[in-house]
Amino acid sequence: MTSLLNPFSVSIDPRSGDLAPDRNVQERHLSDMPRHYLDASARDDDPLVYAVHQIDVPATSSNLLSSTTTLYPGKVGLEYFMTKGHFHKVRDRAEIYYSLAGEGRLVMATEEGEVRVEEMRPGIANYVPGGWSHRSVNVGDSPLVFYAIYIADAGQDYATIEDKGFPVVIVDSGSGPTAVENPRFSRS
Ligand code: M6P
Ligand code: ZN
Repeated sequence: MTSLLNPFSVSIDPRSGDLAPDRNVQERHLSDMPRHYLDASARDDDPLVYAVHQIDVPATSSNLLSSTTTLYPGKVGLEYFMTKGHFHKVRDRAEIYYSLAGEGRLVMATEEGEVRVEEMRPGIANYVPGGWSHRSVNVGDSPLVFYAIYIADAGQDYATIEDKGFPVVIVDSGSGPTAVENPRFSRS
């Protein structure tokens, strides 16, 4: 028989996304995302784009894995700072985002290229159904902080997004954040 986990509690700073006690923190710099932006050469520095603070649990279908993501404000060319984005390795696994600070867009797409863009801001929970890839984009001028929860065996498939991209990209059109067709998107 598998042994039970012990109950635990974590404190979340909604402004920074920091956890106490802090856990597994993964930082993503622009150099970690060479294929994600339309024009990665638009900057010659290597800013920290986002950090993920993960509350680790065993990766089984009976556990819920959760994390905060702190996505910093900034742009690469006309594109706002964003996460890599992924499908789940176990494709039917869903996910919930709850925003704690800042303003963003959640871009979701199916493998067939259907796309949805939802707002992210404090007080909004976004539901990502199974089968939809997801990427968050910071369209504001302060950190976008959100809490994400998903079934712990979901895993991340990054390769499909690295190869094909999302059908749309979120750019600063001069009059605010706008979803435009991604010229590099390739349909399967
Ligand atoms: C959310 C969740 C995490 C994910 C993170 C950053 O917190 O979806 O699973 O790691 O965002 O996104 P990505 O993994 O695409 O870089
Ligand atoms: Zn996910």
